[in-house]
Amino acid sequence: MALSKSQLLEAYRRMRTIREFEENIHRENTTGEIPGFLHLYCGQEANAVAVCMHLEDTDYIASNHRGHGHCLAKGADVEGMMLELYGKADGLCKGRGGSMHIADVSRGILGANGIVGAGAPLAAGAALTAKTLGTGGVAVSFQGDGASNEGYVFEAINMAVMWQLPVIFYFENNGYGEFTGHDHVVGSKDIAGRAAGFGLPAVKIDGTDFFEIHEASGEAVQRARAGKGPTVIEAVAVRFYGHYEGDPQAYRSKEELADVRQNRDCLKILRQKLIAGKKASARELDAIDREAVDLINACRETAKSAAYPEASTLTDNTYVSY
Ligand SMILES: Cc1ncc(C[n+]2csc(CCOP(=O)(O)OP(=O)(O)O)c2C)c(N)n1
Ligand SMILES: [Mg+2]
Repeated sequence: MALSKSQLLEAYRRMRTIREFEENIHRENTTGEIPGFLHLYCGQEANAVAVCMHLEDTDYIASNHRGHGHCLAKGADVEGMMLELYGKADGLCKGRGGSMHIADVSRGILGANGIVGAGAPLAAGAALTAKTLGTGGVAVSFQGDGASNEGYVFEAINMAVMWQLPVIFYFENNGYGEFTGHDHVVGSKDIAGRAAGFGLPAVKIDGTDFFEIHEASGEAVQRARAGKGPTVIEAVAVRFYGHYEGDPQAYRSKEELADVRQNRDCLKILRQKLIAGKKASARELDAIDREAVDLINACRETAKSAAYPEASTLTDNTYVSY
């Protein structure tokens, strides 16, 4: 699928913005100003960005606990995201959601989600709505290799096949579920191969290669929009940081951590490919890098100085009332 120069630069900008957002959160977390658990997406940015480039606001995504990148790639406001992580009143969910429950339904973001694998049935449900109403919309669930072992993920895939739902189950296999290597817990060690048994196209791709992700997810979205049903994609990706912020990663060697940064950094790989293919110059990309740094610095300062919700509003926007 051919991409114009402006689309490529926009993809790089989004990936770079997510990276900067995450690196900032990593540094700032030590100040104690960000409440709750944080699971960083650093290293996996190509996945969220390349997939979401195929989606409109009227399409849906369901994310997981490692959700900052998915939400930003789907168009969540960057400042609103930062404010939300700091628990501030002007955050995207008025400070009630925080890192693990960020949502913006106006952009089709059904939310980050702390229940591993729960995005798959949510996305199947959104796809059923789209099919029933004939909106032409599609839904994507982003989940990890760990989620591939959850029973309700199997149920969602099976139902999507039976009802030919316009949904993509996108597994980011970053090699670990919490502190356990996926080889120790995924029976067949092959998420796509196992999923194919449900009777749908299931492909395994390199989750560090923006172009491969863009191609595979583009085909899946096209198929879904054309009424040809669901797809599973397993993207082999890398996680730069620990499972959560504060995880000392005693189960990973220094060599592995150095290797993923050095040789499997999706942002570095995209940058090299853009320059080698004469799609962009180093100067153009450097300028985008600087803009991302400025944007995130500004968002951080705004978030730090913003007001918390008033105590009297504690239960507002928290419970549904009928
Ligand atoms: C249903 C459920 N089981 C267990 C947990 C605890 N838990 C939180 S994250 C996680 C690992 C998820 O691994 P994976 O799906 O590979 O995602 P990753 O963290 O690697 O992005 C587990 C077991 C949970 N939150 N929900
Ligand atoms: Mg994982």
